[in-house]
Amino acid sequence: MSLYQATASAPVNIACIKYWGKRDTALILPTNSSLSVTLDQDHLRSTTTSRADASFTKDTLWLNGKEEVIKPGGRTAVCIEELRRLRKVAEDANSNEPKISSFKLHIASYNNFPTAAGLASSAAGFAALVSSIAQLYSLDKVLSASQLSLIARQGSGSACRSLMGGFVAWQAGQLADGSDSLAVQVAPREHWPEMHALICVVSDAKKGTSSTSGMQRTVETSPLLQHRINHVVPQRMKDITAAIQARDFPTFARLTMQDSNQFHAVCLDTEPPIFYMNDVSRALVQLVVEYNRAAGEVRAAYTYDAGPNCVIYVLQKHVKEIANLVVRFFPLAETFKDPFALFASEKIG
Ligand code: 2P0
Repeated sequence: MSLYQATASAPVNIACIKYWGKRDTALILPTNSSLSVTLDQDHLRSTTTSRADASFTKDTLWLNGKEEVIKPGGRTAVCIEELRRLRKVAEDANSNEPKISSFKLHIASYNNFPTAAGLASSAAGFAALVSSIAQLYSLDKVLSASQLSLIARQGSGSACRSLMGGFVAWQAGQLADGSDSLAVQVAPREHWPEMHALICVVSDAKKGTSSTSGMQRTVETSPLLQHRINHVVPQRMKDITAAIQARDFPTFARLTMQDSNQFHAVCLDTEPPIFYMNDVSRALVQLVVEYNRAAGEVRAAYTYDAGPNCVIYVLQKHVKEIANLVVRFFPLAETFKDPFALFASEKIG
């Protein structure tokens, strides 16, 4: 008897140009394009194993060992159904393909980082889930990572960017059916091997406002978001792409910090306002600003997502310098029990 099973893993990505707002909440189509860096080390990954078997009575998902409800019509169900439909098409076209699309799936997913730490766990999670089912169904042989990103996007918007390594853009697209809203690789990891991301975990508490609900409140109430979508992000996407291609760190860093600032500004411009950064986050901003000022050049870039944790992009030659500064000014970090919680230097190149 054959065993139909596949395992895939996907890393977290950290956006430099932020995704915040949907123009279509069902298909998960964004109001603007975004660009991120996929972290590339053994930690900060989701690993998922999927198995199809005739004896299974329902699709079942376990997250870190705990069974999760797969809501009919929900995000996980949509991803599974789309992959199953594509498998069925392949089976109908080729009679040699085992007929496994009718079997139910058992899916086990595991994050090797604290799920509650606000480190884009849904992005890695849905990217790993889609990759593993795509492998199980042999769809990875016929579909590109960009084509699979169309499916991962419907699990969680930012997940579409975790299907590729290196520097990845999620093109917002224009079509109503979402068929042009996909991820493309701007440059592979080998293009800029000196680039590092330093993760400073300020708090591992679960965030108060979820990204999904927070961003829609911003769409509904923030005039600044309209300015951002129409007049800021399109040029920024072009400029940061050029900076990555030229390996121009100061420009990359400036754009990354500006976009983090504007993302948190549109959160503040939301009614009622959303606060993700806290006093420690703001002190880390000042530390990076002061470090760059004292150096007389831009050597580090901070960026914050929907939580207080700080990611610092820095070239390899300056990792030690900035890491030592963080530990010196935030000695409390040393008391964290989990060594990962102190900070992790993520080599992304
Ligand atoms: C990003 N974030 O570009 C931005 C920056 C948070 C701040 O993508 O509703 O969890 O699942 O599509 O992908 C968070 O949004 O939201 C996010 P859904 P998601 O990384």
